[in-house]
Order: sequence, then structure tokens, then C-alpha cells
Amino acid sequence: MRRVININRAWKFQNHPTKKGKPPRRFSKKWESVDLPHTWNALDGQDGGSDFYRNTCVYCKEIESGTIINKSFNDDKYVYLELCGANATAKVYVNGRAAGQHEGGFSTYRCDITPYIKKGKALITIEVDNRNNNYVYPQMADFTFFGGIYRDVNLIIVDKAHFELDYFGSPAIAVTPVVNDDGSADVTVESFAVNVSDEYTVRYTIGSENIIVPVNNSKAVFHFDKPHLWDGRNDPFLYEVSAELIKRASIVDKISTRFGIRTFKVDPDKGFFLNGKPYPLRGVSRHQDRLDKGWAISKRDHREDMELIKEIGANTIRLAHYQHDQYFYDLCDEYGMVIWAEIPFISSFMPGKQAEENTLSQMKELIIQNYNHPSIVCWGIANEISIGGITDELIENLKKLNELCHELDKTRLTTIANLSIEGNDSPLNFITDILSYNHYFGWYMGDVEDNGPWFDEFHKDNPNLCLGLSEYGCEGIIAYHNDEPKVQDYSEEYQAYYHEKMLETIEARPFLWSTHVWNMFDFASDMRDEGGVKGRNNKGLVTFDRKIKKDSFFIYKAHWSDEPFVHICSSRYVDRTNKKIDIKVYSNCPEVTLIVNGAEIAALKGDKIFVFKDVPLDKMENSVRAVSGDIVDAVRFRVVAEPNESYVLKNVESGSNAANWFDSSETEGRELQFPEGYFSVKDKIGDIMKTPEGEAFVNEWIDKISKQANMTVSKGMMNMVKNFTIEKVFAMAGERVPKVLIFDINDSLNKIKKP
Ligand code: GCB
Repeated sequence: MRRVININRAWKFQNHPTKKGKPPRRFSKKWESVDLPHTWNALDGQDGGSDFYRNTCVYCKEIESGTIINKSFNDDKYVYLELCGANATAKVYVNGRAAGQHEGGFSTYRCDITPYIKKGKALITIEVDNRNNNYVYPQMADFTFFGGIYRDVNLIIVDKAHFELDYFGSPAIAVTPVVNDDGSADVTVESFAVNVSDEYTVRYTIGSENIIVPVNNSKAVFHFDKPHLWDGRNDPFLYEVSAELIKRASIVDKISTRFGIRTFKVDPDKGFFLNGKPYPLRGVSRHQDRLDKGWAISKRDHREDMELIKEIGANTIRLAHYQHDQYFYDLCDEYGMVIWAEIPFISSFMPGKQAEENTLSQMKELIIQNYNHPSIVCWGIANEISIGGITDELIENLKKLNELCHELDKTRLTTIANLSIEGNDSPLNFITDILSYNHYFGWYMGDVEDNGPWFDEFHKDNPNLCLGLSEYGCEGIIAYHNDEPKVQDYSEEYQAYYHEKMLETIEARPFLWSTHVWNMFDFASDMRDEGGVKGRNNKGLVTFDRKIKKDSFFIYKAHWSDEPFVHICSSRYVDRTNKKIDIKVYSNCPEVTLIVNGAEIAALKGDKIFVFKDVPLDKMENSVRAVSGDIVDAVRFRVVAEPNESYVLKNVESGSNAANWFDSSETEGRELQFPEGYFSVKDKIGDIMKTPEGEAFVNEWIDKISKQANMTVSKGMMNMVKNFTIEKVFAMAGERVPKVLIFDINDSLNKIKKP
């Protein structure tokens, strides 16, 4: 019978490769002791500077194969090592011999280590590498690529005949429920076993029903006259099926999985339907990191995230930008969240067969490993992958991914998250079954009011496309406060205002099949420097440490949750210079009463947003309470003579006037020069910026680009491109940037001396 032994504890770790490039046969006392999950970037991956440590590091663990494996290797047993997440590539060695390797930091990888185990001790060595390369996705994205074995590691010991463990990390059991027109359901169960013969059968059990089938024809169909449906947040009912591999009368292996019976569809005008009823998907995106831990988070952390998402009343999560922990998909099933699952085919398209293969293998793993989760309704094939332009090769890659999804899974839809600037007729809109856009009008560009008209226009142009909003959001830093919030002031108040407006926009457009806030939580992006916070994207509704729910959290709760609450906004904006202020309360109750220093100010009837105008602050320290029935929120506001300077972000950069950067001379007859000792387009932007002249030059160009494209190139975005040569940026920009510019830029760089 199968045994799964978790081996997270007591590993040895070395933060560099072994000297001779060979895996160690022993480790010295100098190695650090660590428990898994572990990342070597827990701190430097979140502190800014785009300089987190990237290398090949080594994990080692000695296993008493005689005891743990129970002498089993002698007994015709198979021993597998299961890595549930090691970023980004992993090589496994046992007793110094190479046993297997895996490329991709987010999926489960299993490796048969049976042939390498000897009697006595087995030294397991895992080299994990998070360095750059040009074929394992992601290589460029707005989040830190935390290196390490950041999820569980298990040993799985099975008899020679077993449910297979080798096929793309598959659970070896696939459940396909179909709801019939008369409301009954047929659930097809299939399992995959290896090293078996005609003597073996498989017995499936659901509740008190069981079906026995021959192992080589292992499909069985369970019929349910009145299935208990998995009905999202209303009633996320789960069934469980087990499969036993039986040789004559003995059970040699047993696995099980949960599943749910449900139907869904998407309509271009009416949006998403669950079990035949309209079920507009309204929710958030989530990354898998948190403060001081990076991606090495615990089950408790996962559950806390889920509880917070549940609290705002969301019914969907986009699990961006990669495969998440199995435990989290399990939680999604249990909590009734509808899930968009995706692979990290993101930002920068890498040409070449090897990179394409990597997208396909990451997709295979995502689908095969997650096929049974009722929460998942669509596979996301890419995110903003056209940043570098659209080439035939990119389209080909996307089409292959789309076909692969349909081939592996006939029950779900494919989707894509497109870049805001993709036109309504972009070829990227016509590959997947349904689609979505990432829009930041009201943050990086334009106004929040620009979102609605954009959607109406697109819907008019493409009435047959099912359109969603896969990302929208803006920075909200809890230190900054403002009575007159403005775009890019990073204040908590602007963030709340922006989301109020976005909620109006979304609610007026039921055709949007899904909408996902970017992001539920602040997250690490080591290249960022936003609003004085280094290494972080602050677009979360909740802070990175999960301790503070920002005001914007509560506007969602007011719209989406039934749990009655009142919330006084701007509670961190304590010091006030005005003796009369407006106080805003978010609530899903019909009436809210405001009490200041014990006296009732007013009772307002309203809908989610209650603004009490010109509320007097009579004392130096004022106690303010908002009350609805027995629900209360209380804050304190202090009257001060001078504004509290810490509430305002200093030194916000402003653009400068610039000429049209597309104006340029002809390129004919011009050749790029690379004079010794001087910069050229072959140099990295970061290196050019190390000299004062180079820095001024780069900044001037950024200003020009910002003006021309009517967008802000934030410090964070800058840090992202610092590692690129100008040549590479041009290559990535493709058709969007006139080639002639490269000559002008190169000419100017040729005059700047290298240090
Ligand atoms: C995007 C990306 C996401 C970023 C986000 C942002 O469009 O898909 O990964 O984090 O913008 O905050 O800029």
C-alpha cells in the first residue's frame, strides 16, 4: 500500500553551487539547517533594488533508507520524491547520482529515485536554480521570483504495481462529471496504473456505491439521479471518490480525489452562468507571497488569505500568474470560489522551440494536476504577452497552448489576459474561447472614468466575444492621506475612490463575464520603488502582512458581502487641520448613525457609501463612532495646527515637455557604431545610468516616451528594464517603435564615455 511521508524537516542548505559543479556526497557542518518550505529570498526579494540573490543553491537531506523506506526497496517497492514547488528549476541527485530534473517553479514534480537508493543511507540532494535564462517562464514580470523549495517535499512509496506517479505530476485519477438535461448527472472516473496485468482490477467508491472495472479499461460511470451540485459560494458541495488497485483479493494501492458536479457557461451579453443561473464573477487576483516569507508560506497563511477573500464577498479568484499550491485550489473548492488558473506565459515572449516547449509543459502540468477541481472553470494561456509586440511565432505559440487545453480538457474554457493597449481587433482577441483585458485607466494612464466607455466600445465592436476585466487597480499606501485624492498620489483615499468608481462601472455592465481586482494583497516586486515603498506593489486591498484592511477592502465588502458591518474611512488620517470635516462610512446596512464625542450628528439612509458633511471636531481629541443597530466602528481624529507632513508623498516625479519622439531622420546608409570606451545600444540601461551623463540621457528619453504614449513610466517599471540593453528593449517593442530611433540613440550614446 502507498505511503506518503512528508520530509519537510531538517534539511541542509548551501547558498551556492558545489565547487566542482558536482552534487555533494556529503555536507559539512557549515551548511545551514533549514526546514521547508524555504526560500533564500525571503528578505532580499522584498526590499527593492531588483537585486535579490539568484543562483544555484543546494538542499541536502540524509534519509535512513532502511527505516523510513522500511527496507522496502528490497521488496520490489518504488520510491518517488515529490517536490510540490521548487523555483525555478530543480535537479535531483540521490547518493551523488542524477535522478531527474524539472523546469518550472510552480507545479508538482515527481521523480523515481528507486534505482539510486542503497541499503542504509540515502543522501538526497536538490539543486534549485532561480537564475535568468531564455526558455523557462517567467523571465520578466512584476513580482519577485523567489528561489527555493518553497512548498512541501514528500516521499511516496508504492508497490511495483501502482497508480502512476510519473505523468506530469498527475494524481492518476480523472473525474469528469456531466449534468444531463433532465438534471441527473453522469460522473466518469478513470484511473491510470502501471506495472499491472490482467490480474488487477480497480474498485471505485463514492459514498456507499462502488464499481469494479478491469485495470486496462478503467473508465467507470456513476449515475446520480439527483446530484448535489457544487454551487459556488452558495453551496460548494464536494463528493469524494476513491480508487483501489486490487490484485485478486488484496488492495495494492489506493488514491482518492474530491470533485464537484456543476455546469457553467459564458454568454457575450449576459456574462457567466453557474448551474444555469446568472452568476456574475466578481472577485480578486492573488499572488502567493507574504511579508518576510516570500513564497514559503504555510497552510495557515493560505487559509488566512482565503478567509479575507471570503470576507469581502468575492466569488472568484484569478490565481495569478502561475500555478498555485494544491492546498489553495482545495480551499477554493471548499469555499466555492470560481477560479481562473494560469501559467506564467507573461510579459516577455521568448522566441525559440525550447521556450515554447516550456509553455506547453507548464500548461500540461497545470491541467493534468488540477483537472478534478470543480472550482476551476478556465485555463489562462497568457498575460500581457504582447508587451514586446506580436509576431507570427507568438501567435503560433498561443494557438498551440489553446489547442493543448482543449485536447486535455473538454470541459473547460480557455482565456487570456490582454494588455490594455491591444486594439479591439487585435489577433490576441480571437484565439481563446473567452477573453479579458488588464486596464489601469485611472492609475498608469487616463482617468478612472475612461474604463466604462472602453468596455462599451469593445462590446459594440465585438458583440460575440465574451469579455472580462482580468486586472484593474491602483496603489494605496496606508501612510498617505488626502482630502482631495488624485491619480498617483498613492493615498488610501484615492485608492478607495478609484474602487468606488470601478464598482459602479462594473455593475453597470453585466456583460463582463468576470472582473478581478489587482490585487487582493500587496505583494513583493523587488524591482519596484513606488510611493516611497521599495520592492513592493501596493495595489492590494490588504497590506503585505495581511494585518491591515485598507479602506478599499470595505467598499468591496459593502457591495459583495451580506455580513453586516460599518466602516469609517480614513481612520489612519488622524491629524486634521480642519475643525469641520466630511466623514465617509462604508456599510452594507441601510442606515448609519454618526456619533461624535458622544453626541449624535446625523442618521443617514443610504446605499453603501454614507457621507456625513461638515462634521464638527470640537475637541483636540475627538471620538467618532458609526453605528447601525448593534454594529459599531470607532475611530479618533485629532485637531492639529499644522498638517502632518507624513501624510503626503514627497518628491513625486513630474514629466517635462518633450518633442514628438517619433520625429526622426532617415536611417538609410547609417550603420550602428560601437566605439571602444563609449556606450552604445548594446549596453544595459542600468549601466548607462551609472554615469551622470548617461542617467540624464536615459531620463530624457523616458520623458519623451511617457509624453508620447500618455503614460507614466514609474520607477518600478524603470527597474524592470534596467537589466535590458537598449537593443533588447527595441527588439521587445517590435513594430511599435520606429527602427530609425535606434540610430539616433546609438549616436548619442557613442558620445558618452564609460566610467
Ligand atoms: C499588470 C501585470 C501585473 C502587474 C500589474 C501592475 O498588468 O499583469 O503583473 O503587477 O500590471 O500592478 O502594474
